[in-house]
Amino acid sequence: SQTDDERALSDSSTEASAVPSHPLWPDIERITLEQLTFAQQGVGEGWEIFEQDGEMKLYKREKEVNGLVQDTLKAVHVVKGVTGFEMANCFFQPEYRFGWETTLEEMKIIEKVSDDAILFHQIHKRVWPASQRDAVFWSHIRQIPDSENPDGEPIWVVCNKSLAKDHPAAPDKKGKYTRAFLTAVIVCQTIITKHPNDEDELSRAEVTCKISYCSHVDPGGWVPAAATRAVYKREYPKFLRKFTSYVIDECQDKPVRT
Ligand code: H13
Repeated sequence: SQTDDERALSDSSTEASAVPSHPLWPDIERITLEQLTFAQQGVGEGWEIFEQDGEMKLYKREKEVNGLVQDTLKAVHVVKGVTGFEMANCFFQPEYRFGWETTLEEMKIIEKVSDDAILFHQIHKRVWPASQRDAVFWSHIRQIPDSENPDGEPIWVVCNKSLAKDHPAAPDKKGKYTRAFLTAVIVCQTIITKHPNDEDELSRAEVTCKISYCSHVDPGGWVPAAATRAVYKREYPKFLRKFTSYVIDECQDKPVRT
């Protein structure tokens, strides 16, 4: 039977609804801010670096629950020539996704919660050793003032989080797909190297983007621990390289947007 949340979701229209009254909103709000705090923490004890390529560094924190991998990943990167807004916007907006998401087979917008929050159903290619995965998740983008430098460049954050329960618009096709559960956050901030007295327009040579990406995957179903780790060791660096080069290409001939 349907829960209150599911009923409210299936009853709401596909038009953008008033944000504060949406049943998902309290979760979206709370989890996005929690994930932002988590992404901003340093990589101290418990974190182990597993890949480095120039400014790109990937760390993992291993955890197993009943033999299943529940590792957390944290990646940091510095990308020249793009802004925090451009990075976050390309990660959030559905029209860019197939340009960088190499593991995607199908993407469907289930509901537009608001202009800055969307509910998605995605079917992923078989990168996993076992069956194909699908996922239902909300995605939320927002701008947050930098508390350490309130007059400086704001922080852009996008948080993606799987729904804990089944959704009527995307029922779990057990047997066909295994439902995976993910939490992912990307935090982006522009660094401007332009001289404050210089009145020329901001050029691409004067912007750099600092990124922090964290992700927690519960692959769903049973996958041997070594296989899960082998997949993400390969897939996370691939995603970061592809995503950053996509954003650079996409923005190259366009005016700088902060
Ligand atoms: O963050 C990434 N992609 C997002 C846009 O497609 C979606 C993602 C998400 C998916 C599903 C639910 C909630 C959020 O944020 C990039 C993801 C890169 C994934 C690397 C592969 C990890 C493989 C784990 C191994 C499991 C066996």
